[in-house]
Amino acid sequence: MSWDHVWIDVNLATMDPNNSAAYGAITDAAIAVKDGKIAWLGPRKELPDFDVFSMPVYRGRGGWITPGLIDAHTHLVFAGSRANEFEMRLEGASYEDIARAGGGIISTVNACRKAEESELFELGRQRLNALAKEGVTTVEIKSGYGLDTETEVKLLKVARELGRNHHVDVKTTFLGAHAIPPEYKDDVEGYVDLVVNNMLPKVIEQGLADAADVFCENIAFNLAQTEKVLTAAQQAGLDIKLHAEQLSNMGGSALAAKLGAKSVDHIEYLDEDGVKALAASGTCATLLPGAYYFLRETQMPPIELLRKHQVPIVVASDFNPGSSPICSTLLMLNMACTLFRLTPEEALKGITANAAKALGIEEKVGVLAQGMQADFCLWDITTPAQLAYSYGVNPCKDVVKNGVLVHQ
Ligand code: DI6
Ligand code: FE
Repeated sequence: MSWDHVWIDVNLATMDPNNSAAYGAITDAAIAVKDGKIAWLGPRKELPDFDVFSMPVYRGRGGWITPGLIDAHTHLVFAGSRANEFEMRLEGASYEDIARAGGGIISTVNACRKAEESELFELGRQRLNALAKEGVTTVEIKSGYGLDTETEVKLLKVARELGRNHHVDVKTTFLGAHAIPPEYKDDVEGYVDLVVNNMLPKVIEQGLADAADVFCENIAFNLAQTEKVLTAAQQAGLDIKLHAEQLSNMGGSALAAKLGAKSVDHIEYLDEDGVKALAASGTCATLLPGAYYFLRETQMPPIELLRKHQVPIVVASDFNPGSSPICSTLLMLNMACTLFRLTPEEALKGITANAAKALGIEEKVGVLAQGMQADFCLWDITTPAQLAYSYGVNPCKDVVKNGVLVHQ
């Protein structure tokens, strides 16, 4: 056998649904890489003969290999910090006080409008590095802190540039309809027109987005406005997804499902009809425990219903300066289990196989199987549940991206 490299003395959490063991596990296994792909994997005793001197043979010291982690929902390109607002709130200020003082999402928009591309790139690079150190190999990045054409384009350009300059793959999402900018506060329809007729064509023309998203909420865009943006984006060839049912049940999830969205995200207030709509369309349900935690929410997403109707559950960081300033996909595993009562296996599936589905890349990544892209991590753990159980000492030992060992 001629491979590029091979790993032995490892256990595999393949997350492959064709393997019925918990985590799709193969213990005392080996995995071989050739031309960026997984060329062979299985129990070590079945490893075909190969010339040990012709290629690197890595020993995993009994650790576990998982697919590279996928964070399917982040807003990681932004400037400024909202730590002062955090402090103000802990000293008793309300969200409205802060908004009136020019804070909240608009303070991040102001900072992003002012920021140079190079500054946004550097901030994004540091955040991407933090995720990569914990085993993330693919990340989704949204715009949405520009709310004017120039800045939305700038944020997406930076996200694309990050993808070109980092081993982590970046999928970009146009979120022009994230909030209503102050200039349009009395003309939401006018802003939706700007998003559809000005921003979207520019974003498409420059190939800056893979998908589009909207914040469907009573403090943001209503159902009709959401439908307008998502339909236009879909006609322009983008995948669609939605911030839905975070603070109230607006019916956004059912709408997104009807349109064939890849995922609906947050969904704390989703009801059974909404869950059934997701099941019928194969739309993923993305849980964002970081935002639930940071906003001290108490309305739990409908986990039991998602299980009952077999909706693919995704877990993501929602990393952003306002509602989830936590730049760790790995910590989300722990939060998904402690706050939402997912099992560690469900949580891990949510940042691997199901996260790949939410981004439409499940044919390439998200599970360990022959022919898949060789994106995987070696962890210094004795059972996969350890990834969700403990946090703080980073157990990520090695990352292989596209078949190349990138971090040791
Ligand atoms: N939902 C959220 O929780 C964030 N965006 C969204 O659509 C909040 C973003 C922020 O406060 O900056
Ligand atoms: Fe978000």
